[in-house]
Amino acid sequence: QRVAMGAQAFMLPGFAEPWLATLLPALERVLQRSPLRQMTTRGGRRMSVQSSACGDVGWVCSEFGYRYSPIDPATGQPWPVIPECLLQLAQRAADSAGFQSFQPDTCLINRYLPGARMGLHQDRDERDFSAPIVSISLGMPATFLFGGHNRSDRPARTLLQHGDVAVWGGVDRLRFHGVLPLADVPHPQLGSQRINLTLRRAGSNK
Ligand code: MD3
Ligand code: FE
Repeated sequence: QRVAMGAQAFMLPGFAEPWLATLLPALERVLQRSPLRQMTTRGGRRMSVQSSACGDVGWVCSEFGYRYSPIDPATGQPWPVIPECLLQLAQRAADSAGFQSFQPDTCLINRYLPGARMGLHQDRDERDFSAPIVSISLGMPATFLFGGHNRSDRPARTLLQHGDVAVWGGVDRLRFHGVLPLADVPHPQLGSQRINLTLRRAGSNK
């Protein structure tokens, strides 16, 4: 099943289900090596989500701005590698949405606790906008806001649930999007949290 949200933006409900039994333990191992932390925006405010990453580079944000770094500033070590099952899931999802041979080099891990949100923004810190972005939702459901190319375009709303995968690229790559504050409806397996994984091609120098 494939739900179109735009010409090149798709929701694949439950697409991650066959991978979850391997994905969840693999994710725990990644987070043991590079733990979740709250980052600070350019404006000096703490983000309400907790983040980490894996891959050749990871997205880091500080009062000095946003960038992709090969080193996790919290540990001084390279980020953990992207688990094989996660890479495979992302590539299969990209294929199903019409984006062949997706080669992600980073995965951003965001954890939302009740009340956490993500304001409307564009994803534009990557060098290469030709690659799609694949997002995997785990745990509690969240209301996703899907806007247009201008911040003022009224966003559509969709519920993202445990196991759902979204893929967007091409003409929809730079659309504004965000997540409403998370309600506390504990998930049977993951409890009072939502984890979102976004796989991207940042285009590192490595
Ligand atoms: C964008 N994360 O990390 S991903 C981000 O659910 C981020 O945690 C959100 O935005 C989250 O930068 C959203 C889900 C998503 C789904 C479909 C989209 C983002 C999309 C379609 C077009 C643009
Ligand atoms: Fe985003």
